[in-house]
Amino acid sequence: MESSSVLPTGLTEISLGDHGLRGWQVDTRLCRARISQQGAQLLEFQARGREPLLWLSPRATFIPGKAIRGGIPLCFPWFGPHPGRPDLPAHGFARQRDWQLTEASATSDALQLEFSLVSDAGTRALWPHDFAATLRMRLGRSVALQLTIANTGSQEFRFEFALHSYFPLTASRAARVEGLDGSLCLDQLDPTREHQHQQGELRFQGETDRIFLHTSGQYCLVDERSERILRIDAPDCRSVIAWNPGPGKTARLADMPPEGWQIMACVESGNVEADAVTLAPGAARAFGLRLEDQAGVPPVGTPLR
Ligand code: TA6
Repeated sequence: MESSSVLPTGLTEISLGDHGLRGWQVDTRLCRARISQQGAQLLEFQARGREPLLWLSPRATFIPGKAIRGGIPLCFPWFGPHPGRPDLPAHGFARQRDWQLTEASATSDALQLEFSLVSDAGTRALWPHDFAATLRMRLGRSVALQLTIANTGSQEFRFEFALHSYFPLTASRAARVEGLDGSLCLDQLDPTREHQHQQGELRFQGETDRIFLHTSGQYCLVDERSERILRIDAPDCRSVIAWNPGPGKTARLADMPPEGWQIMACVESGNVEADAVTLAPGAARAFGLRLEDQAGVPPVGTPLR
């Protein structure tokens, strides 16, 4: 979409920070949101009459090429540190690159946006494959994202991705993730990296950094103080990553406020480690994520719908 194209009502171009980053402000009768062109990153979202759905660090920096702390960063084409190149950026390069807004339209119940990132010499220098990535956003009373990765080259490739969602909490120590029971769990803080299985609900009792594999794709984050339930539906994403930096790691992150660990947690949806995706030349795969805020807490033990 040419920058001179007319944007639909409720969508305006904005600048982010003082270093030239650009983005968009969404302001409709249903929701408000902010998106950065860097990483096609949904930074903030708030449905009318509801609390903010995502957490953006008050110390987030808007510097070209530097990851923005909060919202939903996209980790692609690898998750975590690069397996063989410690000099390369953690979580891949997609969140550090400018994406192009290729479609924008408004319907009665949502603003629909599409962003695109296509391989070039710069990406090939970091990851020797040709791809076309598309991120669609549907912003209304809830958030629906769809990431599509197409292999536009002549060689098969294998990739990881994660929609690294940051969520606000009243108190991270009084929150739980339901729906991971029995999933294979890799505790990133356990040097033995022995596989375990999650027993029951997940709680953030200290620094937490766990990868869950072969998950059901349906789970929820319960804020026990506010009685807020956030439903997370990601049927095409077999992995979940749960992260809370705790006080120690938070103190080492310049773009996190000291108390940040107490009021946020990441519950990320993707396909990483053994769930990584292999794409043949010419093939494409789509991965959906839907976030819905549900007030009120069913009695303990009520099965998820
Ligand atoms: O979410 C899991 C994780 O890999 C953690 O280990 C932590 O590094 C977090 O991502 C944040 O990574 P970032 O590169 O955004 O600081």
